[in-house]
Amino acid sequence: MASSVSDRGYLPARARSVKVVVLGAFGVGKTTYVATLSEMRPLHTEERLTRAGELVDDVAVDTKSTTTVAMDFGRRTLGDGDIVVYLFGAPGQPRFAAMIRSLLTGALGGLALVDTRYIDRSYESIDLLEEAELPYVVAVNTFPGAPEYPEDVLRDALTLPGDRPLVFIDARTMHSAKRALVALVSDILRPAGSRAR
Ligand SMILES: Nc1nc2c(ncn2[C@@H]2O[C@H](COP(=O)(O)OP(=O)(O)OP(=O)(O)O)[C@@H](O)[C@H]2O)c(=O)[nH]1
Ligand SMILES: [Mg+2]
Repeated sequence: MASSVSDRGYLPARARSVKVVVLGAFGVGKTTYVATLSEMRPLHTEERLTRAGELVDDVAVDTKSTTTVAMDFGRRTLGDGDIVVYLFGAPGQPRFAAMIRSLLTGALGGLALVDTRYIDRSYESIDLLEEAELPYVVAVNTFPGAPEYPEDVLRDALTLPGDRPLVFIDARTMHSAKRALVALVSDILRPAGSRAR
C-alpha cells in the first residue's frame, strides 16, 4: 500500500492509493462502472465495433456500437479522503487477455462483473483473479430481462470460494456501484491474517 505523495492540494497527503481492476466479459458494464464512480473525467479507449470482428470474437455486435480496446481509467476517493481508489477498467474480449494480465500488475484487488444471461463468460475473469492471487469481489450487474438466481446458486455456478463477497449492483447508479467498491476495499484493507488471500 503506497502513501500518496500528492502535494498539489486536491488529495490529502495521507491518502492511501489502491489500484483496482474492473474486469468481466464483453459488454458486462465495465466502462459504465468506471464512468459512474469516477470523480474525475474518466479516460476511455472505445473503438467502433465492426462486423469484421465477428469472425474472431464471440460478441453480439447488434447490442453495442463501441468496445474498450485498452482500458478505462478513473479515480474515486473513499472515506474522509483517506483512501484513493484508482480504477482500471479492462477490455472484455478474450483476445485481450494479455492486456488484462498487465493491468492486474500492481493491483491490490479486482472487481469481477457478471451478467446472469452469460454466466459462463465470467469464468475467465475469475480465473485471472485467482491466478493473480488477488482479493476480489464478484458483482452481478443487473440487466432487464436477465435471469435472477439466489446467491447460493450463483456461487455454485461460478465455483466461487466462500470467502469471496458476491454483491448485486446496477453499474449506472453511484450508490450501488460504490457499495461493491467499498466491499472490495474493505476486504483489501482487512488485516492480512483475517483474509484468506
Ligand atoms: N440495464 C443496465 N444496463 C447497463 C448496466 N451497465 C451497463 N449497461 C449498459 O450496457 C452496455 C454495455 O456497457 P459497457 O459499459 O460499454 O460494457 P463493457 O463491459 O465496458 O463492454 P466492453 O468494454 O466492450 O467489454 C451499455 O449500453 C450500458 O449503458 C446496468 O447496470 N444495467
Ligand atoms: Mg468497456
